[in-house]
Amino acid sequence: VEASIPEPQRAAWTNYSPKPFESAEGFGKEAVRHIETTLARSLYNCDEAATYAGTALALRDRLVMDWNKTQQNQTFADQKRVYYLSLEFLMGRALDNAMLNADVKDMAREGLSQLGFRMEDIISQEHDAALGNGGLGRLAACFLDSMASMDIPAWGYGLRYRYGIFKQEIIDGYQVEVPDYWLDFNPWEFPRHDVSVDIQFYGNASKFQDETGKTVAVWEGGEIVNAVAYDVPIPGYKTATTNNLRLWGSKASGGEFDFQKFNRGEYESSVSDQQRAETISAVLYPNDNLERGKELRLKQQYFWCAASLYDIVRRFKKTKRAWKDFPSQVAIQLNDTHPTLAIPELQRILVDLEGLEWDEAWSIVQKTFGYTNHTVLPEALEKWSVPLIQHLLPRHLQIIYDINLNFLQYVERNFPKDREMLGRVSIIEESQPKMVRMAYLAVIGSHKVNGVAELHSDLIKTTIFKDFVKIYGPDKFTNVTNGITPRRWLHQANPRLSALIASKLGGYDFLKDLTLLHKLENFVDDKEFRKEFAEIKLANKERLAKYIHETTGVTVNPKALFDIQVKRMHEYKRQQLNIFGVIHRYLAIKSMSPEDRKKLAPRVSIFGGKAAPGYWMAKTVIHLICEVGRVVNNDKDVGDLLKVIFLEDYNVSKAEIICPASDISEHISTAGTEASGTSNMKFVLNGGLIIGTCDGANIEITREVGENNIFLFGNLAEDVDDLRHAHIYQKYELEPSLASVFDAIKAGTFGDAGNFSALVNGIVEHGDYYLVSDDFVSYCKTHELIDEAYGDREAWVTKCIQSVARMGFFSSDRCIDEYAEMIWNVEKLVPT
Ligand code: 7GP
Repeated sequence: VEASIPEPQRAAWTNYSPKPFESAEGFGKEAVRHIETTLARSLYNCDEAATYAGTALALRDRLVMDWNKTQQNQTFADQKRVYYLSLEFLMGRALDNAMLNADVKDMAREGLSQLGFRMEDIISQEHDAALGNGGLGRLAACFLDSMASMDIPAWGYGLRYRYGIFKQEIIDGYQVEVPDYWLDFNPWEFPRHDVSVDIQFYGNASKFQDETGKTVAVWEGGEIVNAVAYDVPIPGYKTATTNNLRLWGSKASGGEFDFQKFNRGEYESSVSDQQRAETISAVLYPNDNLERGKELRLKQQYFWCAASLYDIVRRFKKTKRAWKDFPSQVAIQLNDTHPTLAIPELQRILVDLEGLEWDEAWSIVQKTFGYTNHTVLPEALEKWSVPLIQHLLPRHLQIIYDINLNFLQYVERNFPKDREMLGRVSIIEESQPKMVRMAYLAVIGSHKVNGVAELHSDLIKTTIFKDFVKIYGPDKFTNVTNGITPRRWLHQANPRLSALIASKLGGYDFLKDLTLLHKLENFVDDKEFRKEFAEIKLANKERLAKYIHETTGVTVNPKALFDIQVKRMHEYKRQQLNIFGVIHRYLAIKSMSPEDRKKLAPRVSIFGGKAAPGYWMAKTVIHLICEVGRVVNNDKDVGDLLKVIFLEDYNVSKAEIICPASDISEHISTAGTEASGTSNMKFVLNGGLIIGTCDGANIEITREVGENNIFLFGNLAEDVDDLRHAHIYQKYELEPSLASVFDAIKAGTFGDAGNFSALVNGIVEHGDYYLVSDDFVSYCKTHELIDEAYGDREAWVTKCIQSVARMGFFSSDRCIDEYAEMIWNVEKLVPT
């Protein structure tokens, strides 16, 4: 391809190519040029929003040059690529990340200041790209950052939701959901109207014999929706590699609306067809760890899988290779079961459209896919009803049945004595109606299955996929413990700490190899370093205190112990345990003498997180937190000793302010329920300690930082079943301390007791499924230990520094290395 363009033409192109700016002045010129000419604004109507736009566009120009080049290099190099399929990419803001990765933030800061603007004000103009719910979506975003930073040829594939996760407002102590229309101005996406695919739904599938006697399947009729690509550049840190995130938007096929209908005067129906098509990519489903089985969700999944596979296959076909080479050119990672339809879809493409034999096609499919499981919660495991799939994707249902038939025959041959196993492992659940178990299909169609922390990866082998370990052997199942990108979660969120570390380690290499942090242990006793480390924490707490004051009106003391729990609201994450603990503390303060109160360490309990709009119990917990805050924060007896804050609309950009500001953060799920958790890593990396259960990645964090540097409490995963059983079959005496918390609630201390009766009764009368009462005493005791430990501030700082030094393992770069090696078998492509 390169040689086909004559040299003089290539020279002219190179000559005319825009050159990236290299100074504050160069940046300023580009920003102002964009403000004047792209936005048509002038000096006199240039506000912060316009300055953000100009800055973003100037940065984007830089990015695009690297992006074009990376894509061209990847095409020429023609080596294996990774395709990361995820329904969620929780990206947050892009500008700061783009500046830091290109290493031009200081230049831009100076340029902006010449123009009379502060960098922080400009950065905060950007709307978060919030195309995700929580951990699963943010993990996908960290992985994109790591793959680009490590020069791995990779594309993300997702949906371009018009509305991301809703914005949360707290009104009178209740969550109110407001739509998140984020596409007003988005300089980071490039519509590719030339890259579009027609996607088919509904219709009929039939089989017939062709002239050679071969059975051929056809899928005809139904409805066509058009998928249009929107590309987002993903810059790597200090590398020219800029990967691509391709998001699909849905449109009516054949233009804006049906002109034939329009011309016949059927205006309404021509427009409604268009709206129906656009509905597919209209909104992100706001559930975290919960599946609701809605038809539109299944449509989203197929639309996205089919468009992505069409794209991947088209790219492969351009190389003119044999089909058997497909798995050595393409690795597709399934981020949970949401993209599982990609498995029957690839089988359909190979068999129905490309004419491969079933077995040959199936072997290609299995070698291509890897599947990551993110939860063992039964309510989150996807199942789709057979009638629904029959209706929407008739050919895929046939293929799923054929996959299942072959699989069950294999199982029957290998386990002739275990007849019951067939029913247990069948992709089809024999219920009313029958259901397709997507996780089983994902396991059967992939060559590797991984969990996201050691405990979780062990649990999936002994619970949900137990039979599959017998069938395939243990090697198909593996673990890749989650990680986070240190670029966003240390360097960007906590620039002062990053700079302090760099000053001790002789540069920023640790941002590319986080294990280098271990060298910080040499400075644990360095007085200057300790002082600066503690000052940075205080400054970060002051920044959060300011934010709390601005957004809630409550004044908190930055010297108090900041105790933070921010994550999606969910019963298994047990924010209720936390708020009961806070009430317990409040009651204790109330009953103390003024002298005793003086001995107490002041606390600020900070909560944040969204509840799924239909998750009534999670909303009840938000309401209780707000009500407790209202009472406690206005109680003169309490003063600074306790403040309770609920931060509205927790999201990625807020996490960047919150994570550096904790003394303690809470990761207190019922043991065995949190697959990994990733905010635990963010908090510790930023010099905060954690209180947690023996669950998910907490266990590995403990192993790394040492048992003395973490506050563990509560029952173990192996005991959960027995404890649950005991609640149901034995009389259970409530612990007095928890009983008094419930008495206070029932007495109306925090507003109408009726609001909270279901929450309390769930524990007292209905089996306490999440074992709040079993862990309550140990939880409160551990908080007392925390108070005590915080009293010895020097020892505390030592713990924090040691912990930071030992967090090297939790970089998402390490995860990507493990995936690349164990699952994808993909090589780096270092830019030349
Ligand atoms: C989450 C897990 O709950 C969390 O523990 C883990 O750290 C994260 O994935 C990344 O692996 N799961 C989800 O967000 C989720 O919705 C159901 O899982 C599909």
